[in-house]
This record gives sequence, C-alpha cells and structure tokens, in this order.
Amino acid sequence: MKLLPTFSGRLHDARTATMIGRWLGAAIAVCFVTGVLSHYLQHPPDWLENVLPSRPYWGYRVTQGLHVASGIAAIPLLLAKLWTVYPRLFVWPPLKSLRHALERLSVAVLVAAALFQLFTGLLNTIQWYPWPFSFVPVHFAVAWLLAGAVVLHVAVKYPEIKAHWSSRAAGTLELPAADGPDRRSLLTGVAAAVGAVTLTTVGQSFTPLKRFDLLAPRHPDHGPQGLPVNRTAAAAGLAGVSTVHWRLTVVGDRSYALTLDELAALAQHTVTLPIACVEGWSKSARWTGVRVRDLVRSAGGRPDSTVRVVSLEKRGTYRVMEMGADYTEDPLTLLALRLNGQVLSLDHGFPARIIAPNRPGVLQTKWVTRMEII
Ligand SMILES: Nc1nc2c(c(=O)[nH]1)N[C@H]1C(S)=C(S)[C@@H](COP(=O)(O)O)O[C@H]1N2
Ligand SMILES: [Mo]
Repeated sequence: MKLLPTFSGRLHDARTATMIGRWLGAAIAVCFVTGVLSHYLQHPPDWLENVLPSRPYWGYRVTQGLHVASGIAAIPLLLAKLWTVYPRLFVWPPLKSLRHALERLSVAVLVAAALFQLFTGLLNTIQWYPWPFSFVPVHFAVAWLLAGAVVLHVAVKYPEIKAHWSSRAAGTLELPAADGPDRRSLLTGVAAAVGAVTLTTVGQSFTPLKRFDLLAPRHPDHGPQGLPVNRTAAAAGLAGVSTVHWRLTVVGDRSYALTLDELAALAQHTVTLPIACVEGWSKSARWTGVRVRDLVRSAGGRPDSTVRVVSLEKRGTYRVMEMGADYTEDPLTLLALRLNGQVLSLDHGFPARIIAPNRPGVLQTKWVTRMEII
C-alpha cells in the first residue's frame, strides 16, 4: 500500500490539532450564539415579537459585530486545522469498522458544514450571492447542522482532546522536546493570521479601530452625512420624493395623515443610536425626529401595540417591517427626519425613517410613508 503518502510531521499530530481546535471551537461557539440571536431579532416568531427587548440599545451592534468578527477569525483557524489533520484523509484501510465509517462520515459533515458557513457568511458581508438559494434560511439551518457536528466531534474525540489539552498532559505522551519550536512557530503564524484579519476588518463595527479598517467591505466614515448606506435610493427604485405629495399615514382607531411640515412641527427628540447592519458594519449617529410612541398614541394605540411600518419602496424584502411593543414604546425609537443635524439625505431615507435601539439594520426602515397599528 505504498500508493498513499505517509506523514510523520509532528505538526500534524493530535496536540497541534487540539490547540488549534480549541481556538476554532471558541470562534464557532461565539459565531453560533450571536448568529442565533441575530436570527431571532431579525425574524422573530409570533410568540417572541412582543417579548424582544429594546435594551441595551447597543446590544445588536455588539452581538452582530462579534458574529462577523468571529466568523472571519474562524477562516484562518479552519484552514490551519484542516492542514493539520488532512493526512487523516489518507488512512489505510479507509474504513476499518462501522464505528470508523460513522466517525469519518461525521467529520465529512463537520468539514462541509464549516466550509459552507464561513464561505457563505463571508460572501454575504460583501453582498455577493452566487448561489440559487436564499441566504438567511439556509445559513440558519446549516448553523444547527454545524453546531450538532461540532458537539458530536468533541464527544467522539473527547479522550484525545483531554489527553492533549495541556502541555503537561501532552508532554508525558509522545513528544520529543525538539518538536516544540516548530509547533510554536506554526501556532504563532496562525495567531498572527487571525490577528491580522481581525484588526483589518473589525474597524467596520468597532469604530475606535477604524484607522485599521483596510479589508472590510465597509468603512464607518464612507457615506453621505458621515454614515454608510446599504441600499441606495436608486437601488430601491426611488428617484426622489415629492414633499408636496408625501404623507405620513398612521392607521388605527383614530387614523390620520400628516404632511412633512406638520410632522416637523410635532415635538422633536434627538437620540444617539447606531445603525448595525447584519452584514457586520455599524456606526453611531445622532437622529432627530418624532417618537414613534407619540405617533401611535395619537392614532389610538396602546402600550402593547405592535406596529407595521411601510416604505415608499415598490418592492424589496425590507419594504414592510413589524415592530413589537417594546420597540414602539421605547422613548429612543423615532421616526427620524434628521441625521447628524441635517435633513436626511435621500439615501438615508428622506423624508422619514425608523431608528430604534437594539435592532438589526434591515429593520431600520427608510422612506417611511405609512404606519399601521395591529
Ligand atoms: N425601505 C428600506 N429600508 C431599509 C433598507 C431597504 O433596503 N429598504 N435597508 C436596510 C438596511 S439592510 C440597513 S443596514 C439600513 C442602513 O441604513 P442607512 O443606509 O441609512 O445607513 O437601512 C435599512 N432600511
Ligand atoms: Mo443591513
């Protein structure tokens, strides 16, 4: 059986696999938990809609920033881990027993799910969708498959992981001391790669590091009025909005409609809140406008009212948005008319857009024209 290569390198051994594996495991765990949170904030099932909290106002900004940062950090970790263990692809005989066959099958699922998640997630951050399926439901489903595969893998490998967890445990096993420097070099290289991709991308959400934001798709300072734009008015099919014809219609027991001047004459409030896009960038800004709570009360809404918000946009997934009671009641939730002291630009949602605390950017609806109490 000399057809197959043999590997004697210590960098392919169980201690290296364990050390890289636990970093990778930590990154995947953070990515999974923050991803599930993100999913339920963006697509709450009915029973959750009125329970979701609007505080802390920065919550989604932090969890989604961590989701994308941990996912990006996991990419060099996964590649290093695969490099460490790839000789096992060539074990002979390929299948020794039923147990061995099942173990290899579970590793195949693990590797495929991990590659799929990191690849689709990364492409999503640059809004590139070169596949025929819808990103969100598939990325969410495969996340559970990956989580299950990780748990199974850790359970199956538990004895080996335990034996190689600490250097003392591993040292008593099989390692010649001379291999130490090699392993240190490899691990230092992997750590440097993780540090480099993190440092050059995390500035898109962690503004203090924006100077180092060289590789992320977004820069917090690039965009009209000091704020990035995800979907421009042109992309949404809006050439402009006529303030002569525009009305805000609020539908409830006492429905009413307001012109832009009438809306601007109502009590205005200023809040500082971030836009935190699911794709990973976020930026804080100062918003001025009318409290959604006040608009809803005037139409006969109650403290437990849910509101449906409709945009001028003709079509598009984010044309209609629903907002649970915690958000509508929060004094920070505005129908904003101004951004950083200026009238909203068309790209930021002129004449009026929603800004609410602790919510995914996709639900911060722009070009609002209608609110319905439901
Ligand atoms: N009507 C409408 N509102 C929308 C969107 C959209 O496509 N249509 N995009 C959302 C997304 S994905 C984000 S991240 C925020 C970005 O707001 P900004 O462009 O003002 O920064 O707007 C949200 N509001
Ligand atoms: Mo977004």
